[in-house]
Amino acid sequence: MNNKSDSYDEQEITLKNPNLDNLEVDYLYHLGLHSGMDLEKMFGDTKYVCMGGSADRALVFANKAAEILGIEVPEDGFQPIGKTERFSMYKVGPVVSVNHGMGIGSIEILLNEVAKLMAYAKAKGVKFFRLGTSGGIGVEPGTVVITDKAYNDRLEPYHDKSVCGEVEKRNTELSPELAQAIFDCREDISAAIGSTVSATGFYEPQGRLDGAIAYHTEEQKLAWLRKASGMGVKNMEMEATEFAAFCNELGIRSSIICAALLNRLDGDQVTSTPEELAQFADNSQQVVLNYIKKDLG
Ligand code: R2B
Ligand code: URA
Repeated sequence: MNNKSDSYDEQEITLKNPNLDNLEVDYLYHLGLHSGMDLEKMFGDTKYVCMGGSADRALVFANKAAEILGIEVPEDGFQPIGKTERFSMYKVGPVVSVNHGMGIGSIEILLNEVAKLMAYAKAKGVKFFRLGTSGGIGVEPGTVVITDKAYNDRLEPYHDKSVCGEVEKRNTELSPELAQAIFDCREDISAAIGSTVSATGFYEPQGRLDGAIAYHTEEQKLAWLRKASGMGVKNMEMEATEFAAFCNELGIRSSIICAALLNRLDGDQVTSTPEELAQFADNSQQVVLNYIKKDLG
């Protein structure tokens, strides 16, 4: 797939909601944009939507993308597009860099609005990447984990999507070809392809014993983490199931690339220095930008 043009490169995102046809103007409320704007001019050439949790990291990524892709930084620096109350979005040539906040609830909003944005902009062949942080399971801090499949925190390989009280199981498997192509761009960065558990929180749902509430034991935590590890899970975070299921539903090629901040088999607290944490985040950004540069030819 890499470097070779296929029919995906010519495809726009097809939204799966007939109700949208009845809207005269669609307000992308959390982005501060709407379909009455010239979105085609603003975003029509987008090829990659890169999202991570933090707004600060979205700007760091924008600058790094400019450096690696040889795109000039505006004199006053990259400015966010739309509003920044919830999400901060930057555009650097074919790359959109935007943060999605923390957790499934937050990324669900960003995914819906950014997918509609790309559809209204008639952007073709857009790939979505989540570049994030995670707790490693049996991998060293700093390792970049590229997700092959996302599990929920009951260790089930699907995403429960609840609509009007009915629960649908949605597919959370990600493209193995794209995962491999990104892995092949790791250079000397420690990386692995593996499965990812997406938990509904950071503390109890990730089995942590350092939250304000913990009624479980170290033995229970380790048994659960080891069970996950035995299933091929290499990291845990808070958005993968929603991201994977959403992209699969709309046929968007996508990948999740997360740096491990710690090895959860060794503990719960994130004790790395700010410099180390910045380096870990940089690892995942570097791998993805290596891939984008190669993919653009
Ligand atoms: C990883 O890191 C965040 C929690 O610290 C969360 O958004 C995630 O998935
Ligand atoms: N993000 C998570 O969700 N979990 C971790 O352990 C580290 C980062």
